[in-house]
Amino acid sequence: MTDSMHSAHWGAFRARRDGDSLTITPFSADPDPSPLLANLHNALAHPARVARPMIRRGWLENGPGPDARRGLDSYVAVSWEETYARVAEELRRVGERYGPAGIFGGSYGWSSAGRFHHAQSQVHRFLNTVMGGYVRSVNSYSSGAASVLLPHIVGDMNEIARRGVSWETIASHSEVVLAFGGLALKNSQVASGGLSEHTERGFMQRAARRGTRFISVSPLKSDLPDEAGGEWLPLIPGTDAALMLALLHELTTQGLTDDDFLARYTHGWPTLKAYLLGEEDGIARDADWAADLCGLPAAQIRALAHALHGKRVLITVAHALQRAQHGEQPVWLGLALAAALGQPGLPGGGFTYALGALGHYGKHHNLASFPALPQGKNGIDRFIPVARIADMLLHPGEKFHYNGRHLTYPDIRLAYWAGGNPFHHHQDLARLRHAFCRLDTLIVHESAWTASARHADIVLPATMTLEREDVGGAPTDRHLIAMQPVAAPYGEARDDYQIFSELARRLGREAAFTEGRDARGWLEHLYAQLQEKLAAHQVGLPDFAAFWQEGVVTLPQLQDGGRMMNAFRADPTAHPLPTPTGKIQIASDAIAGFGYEDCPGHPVWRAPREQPSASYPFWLIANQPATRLHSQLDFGDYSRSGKRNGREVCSLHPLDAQRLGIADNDVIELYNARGHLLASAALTEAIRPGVVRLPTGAWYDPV
Ligand SMILES: Nc1nc2c(c(=O)[nH]1)N[C@H]1C(S)=C(S)[C@@H](COP(=O)(O)OP(=O)(O)OC[C@H]3O[C@@H](n4cnc5c(=O)[nH]c(N)nc54)[C@H](O)[C@@H]3O)O[C@H]1N2
Ligand SMILES: Nc1nc2c(c(=O)[nH]1)N[C@H]1C(S)=C(S)[C@@H](COP(=O)(O)OP(=O)(O)OC[C@H]3O[C@@H](n4cnc5c(=O)[nH]c(N)nc54)[C@H](O)[C@@H]3O)O[C@H]1N2
Ligand SMILES: [Mo]
Repeated sequence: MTDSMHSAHWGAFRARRDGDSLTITPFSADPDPSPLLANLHNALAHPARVARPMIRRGWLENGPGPDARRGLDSYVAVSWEETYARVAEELRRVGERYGPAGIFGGSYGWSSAGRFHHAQSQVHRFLNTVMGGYVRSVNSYSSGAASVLLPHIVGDMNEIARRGVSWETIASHSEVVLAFGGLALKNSQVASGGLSEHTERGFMQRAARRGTRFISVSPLKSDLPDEAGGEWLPLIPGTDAALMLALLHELTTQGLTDDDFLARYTHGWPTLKAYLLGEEDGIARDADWAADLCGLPAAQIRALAHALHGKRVLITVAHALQRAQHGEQPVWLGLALAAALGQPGLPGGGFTYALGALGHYGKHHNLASFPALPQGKNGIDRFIPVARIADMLLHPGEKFHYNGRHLTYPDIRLAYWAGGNPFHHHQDLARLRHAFCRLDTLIVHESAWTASARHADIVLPATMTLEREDVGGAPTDRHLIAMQPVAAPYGEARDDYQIFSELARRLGREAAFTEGRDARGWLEHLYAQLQEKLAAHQVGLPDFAAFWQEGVVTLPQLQDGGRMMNAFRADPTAHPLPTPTGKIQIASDAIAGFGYEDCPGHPVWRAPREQPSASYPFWLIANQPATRLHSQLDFGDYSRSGKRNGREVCSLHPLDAQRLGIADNDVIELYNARGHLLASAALTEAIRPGVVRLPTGAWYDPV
């Protein structure tokens, strides 16, 4: 029997293993543990696990090269020795022939909570120290547009999200919280590295009891928890920018803007005002104009504008809004709206990005956090924005634009993936499949037979965190967790670190990769660095052995939520924002200078290119799943419990269902020009008619 402390991205827990049975008990200090913990119950020995190294038959027989059979081919089990030899040989071939510019090590993905075995860090360190570098990816699928936009207009995303307006000040001060995309508790139950205390429900409850008015603008009612006791404005997806412009128009024409704030703290308001009023093109962006676009009554839009005036208002814009065409616009306009109301820098007021999207946001930071595994130095400086992977593979040598720069797609021969699932996270999966077929070789480390593993040439079975020791921690989580092993590795699975160490040895670079440490050696080394950082602040930490014995240590925290904007408001000369003008940029010369038609120098309304049509009449919301993290453990107990007859559930409005002759529980086909899938229909009034919702994360399985 084992009894271990452990952690996942969705919470810390104790795990007791007795024979084949695994009992999970949430961390005692967690006020609102996540039901996602139940996905671990049946995970260890599930038949979806990868038991041994496998090589795709076509690759084994014909060697590396483009191959349309990826995803259709069968696999041959091979020994670890042969696998290491073949991977090392292929890496040597590609390295010698193409150099690091022929290798894509983007390897985007969440992998697991442990910070040392974090697979993406492992693969990056391996490619840097052993292969001399790799083509990398920048930004994320979470916030690809916002994280590039925000530094131009207000500052680093971390300052406006993780260190944005804190939940404490919301609970004590906000009078109105206007959430574009809502504040769903399903989302804030996870945070990368771990989340030992789930506090969002409690904070919303406290705020609501005090009288905070929560308003969720979203096609789905469930995006605002009952605890918030709020209101639901069911707009048409992709139209938030139009609604925000109309709110600004109403405030402006009714004399309800805070002109002192706008003059002192912002740059470019006259430019946006001229656009709102239609001075350039004769189109007034007023409530009547927006009503048809957003599908909300003009009177309701006007009433909302008046409800914001004179109140302590917090505006937040979910990641989801910017993960769409013209996604920069609602983020920029959310900030402009908060500024027009004069709210930034007031307690519980202003603009905060993506509040509630992750358990990190609206939190405070640790005085010092557990150090990341050092990545080594990348010998080349070539990158793509992360979501351009298919474009890169399909269009080598072509030029593209990124944040005002002109770059060229590299010619990638080999991709190495560990800790992510591109067939989960990418958009057009049939196109991605086609793109992966262009590679010479795709190598994947996986603990389960995900679609990414099933498109790989070489699949190396990786352990799950439950099978190894690690340290779980996030910069916004005051508990550092000793992740103690719960079970022996499944089948022949090995730790990513062990796999990379063996490969490094065969490529003559073992010392550079391992620095002579085994996994425990690294944990002690990284922990000692944390001790040193804290000692500089006169804070002592128990020694490693005591930490390991105890299973958890509590770290001191700062009270830094909202610090950038608070300091700026208090003294804009002493604490300017890190923007070109030192102020909130309601207009930006830098962005105007890029000459992008779809993102000019001030925020605008642009209709999404794809609109419902006679052939494809619905909007699809493919949001984050309530029952799992992305595609991870889709075979887990809790994820399965959310399905019907093994199929993911698609929600639609009864009016739409009636028109199509669909009954609750029917198996339905969802399709467009890109592909199709089957799902189980669930009828609900909690969705805007004309919108259907299928959460992401069920596995791609076209065969
Ligand atoms: N339709 C739609 N698509 C989306 C989104 C959406 O909202 N809708 N959201 C996007 C967003 S925001 C994100 S962040 C991405 C997430 O995309 P990903 O992060 O790629 O998704 P995960 O399912 O978390 O993939 C992690 C993989 O790592 C594996 N893994 C876990 N631990 C280990 C380990 O120790 N070693 C190894 N080698 N592997 C391990 C897991 O088995 C899993 O397959 O998805 C994006 N895609
Ligand atoms: N349980 C669980 N939680 C998660 C994750 C998970 O996989 N599972 N993933 C985590 C990750 S990596 C990230 S980045 C965050 C992502 O955070 P988000 O991207 O914000 O999450 P979503 O659930 O996709 O979207 C939030 C809500 O926005 C609404 N929405 C969609 N389109 C529009 C629109 O055009 N306008 C408006 N007003 N609303 C819209 C949808 O109804 C949706 O439920 O979630 C995190 N939280
Ligand atoms: Mo994300």
